[in-house]
Parts: sequence; C-alpha cells; structure tokens
Amino acid sequence: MSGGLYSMDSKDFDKTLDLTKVKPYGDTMNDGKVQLSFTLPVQDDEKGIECAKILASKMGLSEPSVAYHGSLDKEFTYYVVYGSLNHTVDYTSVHVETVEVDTMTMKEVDEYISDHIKRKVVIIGASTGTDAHTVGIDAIMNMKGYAGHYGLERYDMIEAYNLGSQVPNEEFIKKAIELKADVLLVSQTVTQKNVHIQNLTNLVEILEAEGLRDKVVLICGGARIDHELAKELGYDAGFGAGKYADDVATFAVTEMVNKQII
Ligand code: B12
Repeated sequence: MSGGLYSMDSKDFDKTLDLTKVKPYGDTMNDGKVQLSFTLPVQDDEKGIECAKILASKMGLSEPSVAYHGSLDKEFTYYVVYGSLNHTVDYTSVHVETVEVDTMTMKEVDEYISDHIKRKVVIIGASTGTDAHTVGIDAIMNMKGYAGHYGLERYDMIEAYNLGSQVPNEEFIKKAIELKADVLLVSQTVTQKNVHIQNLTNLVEILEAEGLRDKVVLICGGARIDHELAKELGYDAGFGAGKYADDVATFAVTEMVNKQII
C-alpha cells in the first residue's frame, strides 16, 4: 500500500528479531524507543531542556525529545525524555546466576522437613541496619502471606520469628544464637549510596568472626537484591521482586540438607 501515514502496511517495518542485537521495542521491532526520566539541579527553562537533550544523546539516544519538564523547586527541574536507543545487547551471551530449585508447596516443604530434617526448622528474619521497610520481610514471613502465597509463620514445621525493622546486625545475631536459628533472612530495601552493601557485608563479617557462618543458611532479599549480588556478598541466596515464601522455604530447607545443618 502507499499513501499517508495511516495507510502504511506492516511490511514497511523492520520485523527482524536478531537476539545477538536486541533493542528496545516501542511501536515496531528495532525502533529502539525508550522513555527515561531524571532531575537536573537547574531552573526550568529552555537552557535546561537543551541540557536534558544533550545528556540523553550522550546516553546513546538519537532524536531525543523532552516530552515533559516541570519545576520541582527554584533550582530543580524534572524531565521526561523520549528517544531511540542506539545501543544493542547480545541476549545470547548473557549469563545470569539464579537460584535453581523447583519450588515446593507449603505442604511439600513441611513433608520435606519431616522426612529429611526430622525436627522443626527455626527461621528468623528482619530488616536490618537503618532500613525501616517492613513490607518485604512481612510478605515472606507473615502468616497471611502475600499475593496468594502463605508466609513462613503458617508452615507447621517452621518456627518463624519476624524481628521487624531497623534491627542492628549485632542484635540480630544475638537473637539468632538465642533462638538457635537455622536460617537467617535479611531484608534490605534502601540501596542509596550502597548502604545495603555495607550493612550486608558487615553481617557476614560478624557471623564469620563468631564462627557461625557455616552453621546457618543465610539469605537476603529486597527489590534490588538478586542472587548474583547475594553470592558475591557471601550469602547463600538472594531473592528479589516476584519471589515468595514458598521459593525461600524450598531453598532454605534443601540448602540445610545440602550443608548438613540438621
Ligand atoms: C512503603 C515505602 C516506604 C515506607 C515503609 C513502611 C513500612 N512499614 O515498610 C516508609 C514511608 C517508612 C519509607 C521510608 C523511606 N523510603 Co521507602 N518506599 C516505600 C515503597 C513505596 C514501597 C516498598 C514496599 O513496601 N514494597 C512492597 C514489597 C512487598 O516489595 P519488596 O520490598 O520488594 O519485597 C519483595 C521482594 O523484594 C522480596 N523480599 C523483600 N525483602 C526480602 C527479604 C528476604 C530474606 C527475602 C528472601 C525476600 C525479600 O520479597 C517480597 C515479595 O516478593 C517504595 C517504592 C515502591 N513502590 O517500591 C519506597 C522506596 C523503597 N523507598 C525509598 C526511600 C528512598 C525511602 C527513604 C530513604 C525516604 C527518605 N528520604 O526518608 C525512607 C527510608 C527510611 C529507612 N530508614 O529505611 C526508595 C528506595 C530507593 C533506593 N534504591 O534506595 C523507594 C524505592 C522509593 C523511590 N522510588 O525512591 N518507604
């Protein structure tokens, strides 16, 4: 077909999917369309808009356009910029480390514990350090659960203790010793200025100094935590968004058996 914009046929568009050169998909394959937003510490005027476009070009966007700009304060402006990304990614060469377990149901986990561990498993969890976010750790631990997945407190064969938020690492470990915990769950939501790295690392260091690291299964979680980071920091596993109590319980109890923490 020929004629105006609305009479264009889909054969006029690139439809090639090359997984070695993947680009963002906006309206059509390989158009590279993205939207990004950021704040600049400058006033809201034409010069600021031009700066936002220049920055977007430097990030690899062609034909950047500022779709929205709004003053946040006298010297701060928020921008939403559209453009086409020039970069591609080779999907075929990317390797991601993930937790490899076939998630069991609550009932299956309880049976697994009865069969293989033969006693109740003690799990403690908290949001540690200065972190005040409780919803993530509650989602994993609370009896009522989250998104249709019952929390660890509901498992017959698990004794779960949720210590809440802003728990200092030293206090967390003291409680773990007191309760003879098998599994330690650490939630970290705030990642600003890498505060979670320092806090998560500090916990591992204390556990090592106390000679406890090999005697427990150590798991961290939070929206910006993934398994790869968790392993790097000395944890047995890390869980982020979209993971629930059954994923965590399955990993925890099978890891206890693997490590012979029985
Ligand atoms: C609610 C909320 C708050 C509440 C928290 C109340 C409460 N009782 O929890 C309040 C108002 C206190 C708060 C405060 C702050 N917040 Co806040 N908050 C949020 C908000 C809106 C929702 C977080 C949430 O509840 N998510 C829902 C849960 C279910 O998701 P989740 O935590 O990811 O949990 C899942 C997984 O990650 C995983 N998981 C989580 N933890 C664990 C632990 C283990 C062991 C395992 C296995 C799995 C696991 O399982 C869960 C289920 O799948 C987010 C924005 C957002 N929409 O995400 C900002 C957000 C997290 N907050 C943010 C910030 C910056 C702050 C403050 C620093 C703001 C300030 N300047 O004061 C303070 C920090 C206070 C502190 N000392 O920690 C930023 C964090 C940015 C960053 N990368 O660091 C966010 C992302 C907002 C933003 N876009 O800027 N916040």
